[in-house]
Amino acid sequence: MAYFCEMDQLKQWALRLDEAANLANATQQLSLESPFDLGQAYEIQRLNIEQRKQRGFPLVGLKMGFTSEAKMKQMSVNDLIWGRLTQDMVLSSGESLALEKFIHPRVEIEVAFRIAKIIDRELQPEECMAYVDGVCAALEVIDSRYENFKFSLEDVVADNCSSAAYVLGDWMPVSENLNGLNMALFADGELLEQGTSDDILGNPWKSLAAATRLAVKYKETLEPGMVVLAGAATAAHFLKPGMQIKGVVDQLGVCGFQVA
Ligand code: OOG
Ligand code: MG
Repeated sequence: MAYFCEMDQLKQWALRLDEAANLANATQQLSLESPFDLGQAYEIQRLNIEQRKQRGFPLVGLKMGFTSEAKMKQMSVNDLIWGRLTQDMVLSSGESLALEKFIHPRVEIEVAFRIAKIIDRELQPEECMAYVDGVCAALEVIDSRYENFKFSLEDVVADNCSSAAYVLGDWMPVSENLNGLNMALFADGELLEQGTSDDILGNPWKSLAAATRLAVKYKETLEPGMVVLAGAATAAHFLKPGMQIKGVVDQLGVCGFQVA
């Protein structure tokens, strides 16, 4: 692609994904139209999120994706990805999720970190604790903007890693040892999925360290108050009207929401 055509094309794709999200109307996978590389995929994501920022919703954090075997297997993608969280994705505790705003939303159980100090360099996992002042159970709602929830690695990155909404539990004090914590996802009191915090790259701190590496690479700064979602420990589940969703992580508390 010549430079000018490339920029136009990437912007056009970014606008298309933003519109698909806004109208809750699935679109065809971009990669089926014309191949593009991972660098271009992250540029589409940046331009896509720029639209949200222009509507007045600032960046509030980052999310990691495909940090567990269960997720990679479910979606047939085998590489770490990261996306951006904006203010309009926050679902406050007690607020219900309006299903009609989404295409085919799924929910997954995660661990979230709250950043305490600016991070503008890659941190090692053991350094991360000094930069965090809260950790909690979280639920992420993902909603691929692609038909049938199908995508290539590049497609899903361009689509901001399917980010749609997230709910946090109450922040808990930070503990150095986040290993071996049971993580469970319930709908209407029934256990849907169970895993452990070790399923997230062996240790959720490693996911935060990876987020610092990727943030530096793609020129994003993690600032105090921002949230990092470490990625789901288990497969994700489709949401249905009226569902009462609950996530529980040993020692890190509970979180939940009602599907309207
Ligand atoms: C992509 C997002 C992956 C996670 O926690 O692994 C993700 C998807 O599954 O559609 O958020
Ligand atoms: Mg996730």
